[in-house]
Amino acid sequence: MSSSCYLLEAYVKIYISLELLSWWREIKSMDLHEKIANTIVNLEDSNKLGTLIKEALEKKISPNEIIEKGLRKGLEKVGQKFEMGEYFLSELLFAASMVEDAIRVLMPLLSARSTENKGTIILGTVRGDIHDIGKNIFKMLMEANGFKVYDLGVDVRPEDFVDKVKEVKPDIVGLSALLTTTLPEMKVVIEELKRAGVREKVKVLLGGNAVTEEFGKKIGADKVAKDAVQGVNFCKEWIAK
Ligand code: B12
Repeated sequence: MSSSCYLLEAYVKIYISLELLSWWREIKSMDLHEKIANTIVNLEDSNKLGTLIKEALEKKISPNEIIEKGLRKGLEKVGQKFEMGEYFLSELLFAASMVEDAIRVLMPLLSARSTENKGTIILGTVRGDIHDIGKNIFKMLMEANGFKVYDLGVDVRPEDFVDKVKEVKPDIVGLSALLTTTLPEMKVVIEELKRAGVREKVKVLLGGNAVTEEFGKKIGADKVAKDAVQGVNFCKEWIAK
């Protein structure tokens, strides 16, 4: 066999080994994500969750992947059980506290603050809604990416968003909502920004499980993010222009 044939054979073998390795890694991380999600769904203790998260980090799974494929999936399933009447508010609260504990473990990795100032965002969960786990994750990622974040918290009145926009003149306004009943509040905020004459001075970014792209377009938002990382990317694109 010619030397080029040997080379080709070696190349193919290396390629197949690498493919198998990455496939194996993926299966292993899927397994871990499922374990993390199940720990939340079964309302087990935070220590077990913490151990699984440390294991995932040791396996070089990124904090974002752990959040999206493990923690968020787990909470989604808890939400479904709540919807079916299998779980009650106390179980929702317990699952939320487990995830908050887990995020505290991930926090040092998520919130490594950048020193550069990329831009400014005003952020809050809209009036009537007190969900803030996702908003807080987005906030940490934005800070880590060099944005100055003014977090107005939860259950924020439209006029408070407007007042803060007038005060700090941000580049972006980020709104979070998880309840279908509080989605219309996002529209109210945009209307109020228009009324105050500041709508065109800011980009409006929506997030939260309840929000769809179609809804965002209908109410005149600039973008809807399906997750926190996508939200950060939209903000970076706007600032780069
Ligand atoms: C935990 C939880 C709670 C906790 C919240 C604790 C907290 N500090 O946030 C508690 C127990 C307090 C709670 C209360 C209620 N809840 Co609740 N809750 C949930 C649950 C299980 C998980 C939410 C969550 O944190 N997910 C994990 C995070 C990481 O995901 P996320 O929020 O979507 O965020 C991600 C992205 O969306 C994005 N993101 C989020 N915000 C933003 C903002 C911007 C700008 C950007 C760019 C990105 C971004 O970043 C995150 C990471 O990618 C959901 C189920 C679900 N499927 O969402 C129900 C759910 C949202 N709740 C529900 C309900 C009904 C309620 C209550 C009305 C129950 C009651 N009878 O009292 C109350 C409402 C209280 C209120 N007025 O707000 C329903 C809503 C149904 C609907 N169609 O409206 C859900 C869907 C459960 C269900 N399936 O029935 N809840």
